[in-house]
Amino acid sequence: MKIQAVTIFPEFFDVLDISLLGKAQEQNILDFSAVNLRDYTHDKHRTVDDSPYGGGAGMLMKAEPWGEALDELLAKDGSTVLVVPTPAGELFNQELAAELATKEHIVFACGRYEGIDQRVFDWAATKSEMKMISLGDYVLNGGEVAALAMIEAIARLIPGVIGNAESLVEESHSNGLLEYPSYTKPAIWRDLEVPEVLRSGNHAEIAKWRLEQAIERTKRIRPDLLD
Ligand code: 6GU
Repeated sequence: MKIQAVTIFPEFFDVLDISLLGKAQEQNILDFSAVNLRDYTHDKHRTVDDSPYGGGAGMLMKAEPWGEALDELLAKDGSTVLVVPTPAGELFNQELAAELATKEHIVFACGRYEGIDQRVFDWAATKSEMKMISLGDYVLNGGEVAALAMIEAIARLIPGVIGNAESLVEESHSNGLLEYPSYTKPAIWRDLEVPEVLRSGNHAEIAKWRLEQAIERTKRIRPDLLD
């Protein structure tokens, strides 16, 4: 899978070189690159922002550099998915991560300031599949940190990125429930004991206990998931 992130802060994405995603890049399972939006400006100051029509606080990102960058990055056959991280988007979740993990090419458009001129999206939506996606109901300073979270959630679902594919099956949200609690040695730590059933060796009882725990935890912490 090829992923590109257009940004005025390419160095945000340096962390993708470490750990599992770093390994996935070395193995050519994942081809990631950060693209500097300022490379698509033509003035001495490499300007990417301007004041909004109609007034209001802050600055907006100008359409022209975004247009030139996307002209170059979006595949002409329409096969690219353009993802715009924004608190005004649809909510990101495991299902959306799994859908995006099947795509060949994703471009993340990371805005800063108060956002990007709307015409960039109106135009891009005629050239590519486009998704505006939010991580949740809070505001970040720009799309970069949100894009990083989405890239990690998506890329770890690509076959071969996670060594033990079974670990994807039991984790939180893969079955609509939060994950059950887990324990490792020692059996007693600071007077706290690992539940007896997990040490029993009875796999049917263990599976039953884990499901009960997952349901109880989901009811308590995220009842909305059970609706
Ligand atoms: Cl995707 N972007 C920004 N800037 N803020 C957010 C967000 C995204 N999701 C939640 N807050």
